[in-house]
Amino acid sequence: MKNNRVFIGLGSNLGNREEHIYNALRLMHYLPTINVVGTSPIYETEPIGVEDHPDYLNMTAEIVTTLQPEELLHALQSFEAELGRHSQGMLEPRTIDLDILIFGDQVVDTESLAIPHPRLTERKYVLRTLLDIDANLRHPSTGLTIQHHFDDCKDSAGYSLFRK
Ligand code: PH2
Ligand code: MG
Ligand code: MG
Repeated sequence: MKNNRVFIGLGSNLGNREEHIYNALRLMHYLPTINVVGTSPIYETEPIGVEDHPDYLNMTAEIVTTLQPEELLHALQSFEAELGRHSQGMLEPRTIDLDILIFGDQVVDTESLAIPHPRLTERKYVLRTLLDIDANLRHPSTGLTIQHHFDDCKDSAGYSLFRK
């Protein structure tokens, strides 16, 4: 079965944020169909798209998986539920949010799933974490380097290194 190289965005802005991130990594690693092969540092980031919400901790994990995009989505949703995520709203504070950022060179656009993540190029901290893992990575839809998108990104929301 084909192994795909996938980048997962992890975010938490409720409760013990760092613990939620490590617990999510552990859950991914336990699954025989997912191997976590790399992680970015953790950044503390200003919430984007909402006001008066707690700051996020964000990190990106590189995994290899035999799962297909929809199967991976369902696995990530079950991890979110297991880690106590109750809010479904996109902009509600959450214990953990697990997003598929990039899935190999695949482009998916269905009702349930958009890959690459549609807001990937608008968020400086996301691009930063991808560059931390692979400075030569390319965006599968635009064909441009992530470095190019990072240099081009107008996002002025603050982010700072939280844990290397
Ligand atoms: N996730 C969102 C909305 N805004 N802002 C930051 N800094 N980090 C996030 O993970 C994030 C966000 C929706 O998923
Ligand atoms: Mg998200
Ligand atoms: Mg999400």
